[in-house]
Amino acid sequence: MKTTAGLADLALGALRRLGVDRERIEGLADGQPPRPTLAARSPITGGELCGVRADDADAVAAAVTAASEAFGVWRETPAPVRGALVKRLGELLVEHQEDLAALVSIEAGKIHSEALGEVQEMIDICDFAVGLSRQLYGRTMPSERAGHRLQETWQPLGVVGVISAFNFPVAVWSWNTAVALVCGDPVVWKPSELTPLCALGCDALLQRAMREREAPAGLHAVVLGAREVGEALVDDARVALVSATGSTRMGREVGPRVAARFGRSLLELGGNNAVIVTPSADLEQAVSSIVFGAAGTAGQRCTSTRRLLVHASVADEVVAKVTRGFASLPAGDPFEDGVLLGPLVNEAAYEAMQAALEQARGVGGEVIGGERIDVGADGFWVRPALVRLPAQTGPMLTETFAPILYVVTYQDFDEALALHNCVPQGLSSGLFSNDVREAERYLGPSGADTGIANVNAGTSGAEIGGAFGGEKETGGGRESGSDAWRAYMRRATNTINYSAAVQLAQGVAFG
Ligand code: UN1
Repeated sequence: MKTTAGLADLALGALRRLGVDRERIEGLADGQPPRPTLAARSPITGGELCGVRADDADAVAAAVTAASEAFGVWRETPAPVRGALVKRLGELLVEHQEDLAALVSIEAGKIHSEALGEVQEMIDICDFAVGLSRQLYGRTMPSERAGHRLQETWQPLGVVGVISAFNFPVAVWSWNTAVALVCGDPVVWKPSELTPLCALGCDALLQRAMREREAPAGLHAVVLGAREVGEALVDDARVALVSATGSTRMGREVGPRVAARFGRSLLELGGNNAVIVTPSADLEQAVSSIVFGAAGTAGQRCTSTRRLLVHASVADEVVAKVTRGFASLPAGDPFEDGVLLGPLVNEAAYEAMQAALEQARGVGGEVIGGERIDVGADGFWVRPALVRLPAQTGPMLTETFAPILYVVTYQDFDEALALHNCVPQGLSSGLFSNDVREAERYLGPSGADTGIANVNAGTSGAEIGGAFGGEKETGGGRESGSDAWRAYMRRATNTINYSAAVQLAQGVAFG
């Protein structure tokens, strides 16, 4: 197992190769004391890797000023030229996939293959955005007036503020940034204070691409810090769109504050994602998808599977197999081949998990697993927990960011759909069934009410090509693929009169 000093060396090496400005980092490797700053830590040892220069509200205001100036140039830059910048970013990400993945493993504790997969999502969204830069289509509609044309055009919106969480410390930034940049918008990014090194790595690559493609300085900035930094970004009226990923509690504050100044927000908040297993399901397929969905990333994805709604006739078999799956997952050093279970992000996450399990026991839950595992490091590794509950109640209605899978049984499909939809969150969902009637009902108007609804596929691991986000307390926003780009642009409806006459719509006569 690596030590804090070993992890710090690894991180500093990656940061150097990524081209991060030494000014922003004060490494332990240099033997310098950290300035008044943010401590970069690793959940693997819980230890401090280095100090990182933090920003304050004034620094946020300065970044927004620079971004606003860059906007004047960038919005007039042809969209395919903007795409060329994102293309270069994508190339640099391919070149530095290992470096960025290492930082993701060090700061978020992800196993190597998931960390590489996260950077792959970045490369994929860059490809998508480059194509998009030639496809920001508006429509032309028939006008009701002779000699008139009616059309809609999509124009750059303005500065986009991105707030992201620790669990996808690089990919979520790229979903927003690649799309915002081709749409003509500068970005000011406030990452989680738990993952500042990942953010500095991403920013360094984009700054290099900006220099090479002669993009205006100020087009991108990363602002590091805690609450004060996020608040300054949220409250700055020059930030046209705030795209925030995190807890529902955070979104409940951000949404109204942005709305109060008539800004636009895009919220991607908590999930409480369920898998429904019906009697016709391929149980092997269901079980392995459930084990990955619940235990992958140590249950710390917003798309993690947290609820299993299983038909009573197959419940014992499914529970036995999932339990075996949980028990056999190798835990340890996220960098080591074969390890599938990394640590929770910190002690607070461990305490929250234990509190949820205690609450589950209090409402009659039978808990299997959930204990801390000793892997020879000071971080918080846990055995994923399976909790059988008599009814969908107590902690099953809230999102705990840890590997806990609550299980309840159902008797008929209507009951399964009702159980599925009666939680406040609405992000992702999976149905395992080989019954086409069930599958179509689940995807239909009275089916799953989540933004993502899958058949014979688990809740996590969405591809970037689709729109990503969810309903209800998940916040309603959509990021990433499909037509999510529209949130980053201003729509204008244009009437062009190419006749010599003045004609009023709706046949109105006025003098
Ligand atoms: C998140 O947890 O905030 O679908 C994002 C997935 C990933 C993204 C998760 N592609 O699991």
